[in-house]
Amino acid sequence: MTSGYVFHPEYLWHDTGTSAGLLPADPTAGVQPAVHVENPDAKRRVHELIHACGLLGELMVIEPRRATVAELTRVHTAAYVQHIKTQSDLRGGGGDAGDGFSPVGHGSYDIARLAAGGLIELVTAAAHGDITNGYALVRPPGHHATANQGMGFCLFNNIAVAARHAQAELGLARVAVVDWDAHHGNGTQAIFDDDPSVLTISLHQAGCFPPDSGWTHENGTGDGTGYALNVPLPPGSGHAAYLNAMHQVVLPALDRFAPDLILLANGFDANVFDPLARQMLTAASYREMTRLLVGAADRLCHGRLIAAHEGGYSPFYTPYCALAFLEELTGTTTHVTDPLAAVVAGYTAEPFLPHQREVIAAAAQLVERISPAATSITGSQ
Ligand code: 9RB
Ligand code: ZN
Repeated sequence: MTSGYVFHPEYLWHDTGTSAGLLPADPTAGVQPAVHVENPDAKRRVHELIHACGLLGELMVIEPRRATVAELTRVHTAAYVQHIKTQSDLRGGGGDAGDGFSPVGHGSYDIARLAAGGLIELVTAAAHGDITNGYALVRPPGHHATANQGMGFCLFNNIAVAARHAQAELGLARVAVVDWDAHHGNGTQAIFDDDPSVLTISLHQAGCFPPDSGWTHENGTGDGTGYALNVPLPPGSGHAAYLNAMHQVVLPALDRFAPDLILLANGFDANVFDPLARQMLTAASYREMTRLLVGAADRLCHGRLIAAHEGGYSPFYTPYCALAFLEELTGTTTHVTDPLAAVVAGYTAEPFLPHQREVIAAAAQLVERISPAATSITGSQ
């Protein structure tokens, strides 16, 4: 078993600029300039930790390339791709992908293409059998980006571009996207809303971002009805709630769908120290959730599980969550253990509360509408 790893220094050069957390800085209004919350630090520290602890040596390093316009327009409109290029060509900062919260730095068009292309390369290596599974530590993130709008720090929807590539070029007909970022994977859901060949499942903090998005009743449209699942977990949900959601919703849905490929929108911002959400996961939670997903991929699709980095803004805890994820993905361990384990020890035992259980039970009821037969026409292998 071989695990692939995509990283590139250019990912750290995506410049989100001077900001006040996630607000545009505005000294005239007393909004103090600082760094943007989606900055290179947490991702750089993930890469450094897996290098320093030796895990990098266990991975097959795969060189990313820039996604072509033709590859991007399988998902995005040509006008949107051009809009990102135009914003990126501006000098002096100030570009935005659409919602006012998605900075496009000078040159970010090429970096965003390198992020989407990194996912394409990983999926290709998995389809060819060069790797079993893999992880792309990319910036900018992707899961909020829709066909024609950037949102929530996301420019191109890296996972969606990879899913379409897998279907169009690699003979992988049915693709499941699991999204455990703390925020709703609205872009991915919208892109595949009417398409039963791509199942999207998002576990997230209810109503966190985007506002009023990711509710249980959003289940896909038209032919895709039933092929979008949402588990909007209440703030304060932790290890027990997320594990229950994996067992009650994610795993049964994957079993019924029988994907040829599982993609993971791998956000670490549901960890207890994240500034942009109020969930309570620990490195041990990510380890356990990953173990379950690796098991599903082994059972269902020759182990093909490809993860794209999404959120995760705690520079001091994200690296340990990512390390736990990668140890499970590769089936190895390192000498590094979660240095905050003593601090978070009680968090994994926090009570599993009725209002959390109800949300999961409601989503679980929708699982039985899924069947692989609906997509057999596309020629599953
Ligand atoms: C809105 C604001 C946000 C809030 C959270 C994210 C997280 C993204 C992520 C992005 C943008 C503000 C809607 C401020 O980590 N995704 O995985 N923007 N929030 N003002 N308004 C009106
Ligand atoms: Zn997020």
